[in-house]
Amino acid sequence: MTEQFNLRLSQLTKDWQQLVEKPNEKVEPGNGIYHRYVNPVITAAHAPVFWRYDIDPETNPYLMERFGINAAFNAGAMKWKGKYILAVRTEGLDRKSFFAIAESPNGVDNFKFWNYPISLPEREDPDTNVYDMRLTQHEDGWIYGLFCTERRDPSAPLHDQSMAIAACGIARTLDLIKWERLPDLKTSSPQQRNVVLHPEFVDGKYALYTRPQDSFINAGTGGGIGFGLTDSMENAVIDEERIIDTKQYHTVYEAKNGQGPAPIKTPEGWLHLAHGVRNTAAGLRYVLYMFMTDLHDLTKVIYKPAGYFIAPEGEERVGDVSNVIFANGWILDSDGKVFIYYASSDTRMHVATSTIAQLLDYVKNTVADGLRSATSVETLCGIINKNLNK
Ligand code: M1P
Repeated sequence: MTEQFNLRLSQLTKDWQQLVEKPNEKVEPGNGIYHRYVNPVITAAHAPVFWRYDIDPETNPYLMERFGINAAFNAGAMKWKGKYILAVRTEGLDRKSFFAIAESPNGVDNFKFWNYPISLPEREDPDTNVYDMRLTQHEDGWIYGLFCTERRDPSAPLHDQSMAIAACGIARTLDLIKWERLPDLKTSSPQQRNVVLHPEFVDGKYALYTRPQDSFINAGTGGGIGFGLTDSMENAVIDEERIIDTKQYHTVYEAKNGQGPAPIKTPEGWLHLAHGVRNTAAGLRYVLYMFMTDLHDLTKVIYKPAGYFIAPEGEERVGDVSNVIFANGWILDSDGKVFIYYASSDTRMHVATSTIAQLLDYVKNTVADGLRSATSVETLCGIINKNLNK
């Protein structure tokens, strides 16, 4: 038995090591806007062997998996002490998500989880599930993690075990290890998801991107990316929420949308990455899109290219919730390189790399959605004419 145990352990360890240390490569030629990479950067199989197994032949003679990981996705991101950090939504076989930090020396491969997941303090009304943390290094000195906290709807009848309420949970840290839990955000919306903290004060207040929604899945009357201010994060309350980027008929954000990570400041405005959702006969389809807001008026959208920025491709299309691309983390390096961390189909994490110069060119020079087939043809003919009549 011990020989078998040792054999299995060495195989598991070898497989894990080979997976996490596998070099990643760009997929050429890319689309000129960004490069995808050949391998996902984090998967469920990146979870260390010592998380999943009790490595003791006395108590686990078959070396059985005792805590399986189902998925690793929707990660917040930041650069921290020279390392590329992801706060990964890690989901066990029991469907409960938690946050675990993974770090890489170069942002595209060799991501390794820290030994322990984040022990997030609970509030008096405990979270049933927490997910999708957006990390913001705020100018007040704290690193904030805003995430969705989900609890069963207290008004749900006994026969309905799926009615839930989503709210914005708030925690902050100085070292990514010890987290202080703050009260959940209060807004007038019955539900909130995809809430993101802006990194700078606005008129001396904290600024938040929100996504009011009527019910757990449907944005309903509350659709769109909202914006609001709060005096403090210790007791965050938004009295006035203004929709700055709305749902729109026959676009990739027809059913709902949501802010991705905190926007990146550029000399020409704030660059935003967001997800848009539309309904299809095959179910909801989630893609990423970009837009830019005015440097001084964060509620004013100044550029918005038509259509999607990243949509599911190949293996990305399939997973626990297929046909989904979702992003809540990106990192800007001092040389202008941008690492876009996106999840596919609620299952695994990928990276795409670009630069601020490319992303600025993309948002400024890609024609906006004319909202009709005829305007799309007009745009296309403009490009063709220019190319053929050189
Ligand atoms: O399953 C797709 C995504 O659905 C939700 O996003 P949204 O609130 O915009 O509908 C979230 O649960 C997200 O985690 C998930 O990836």
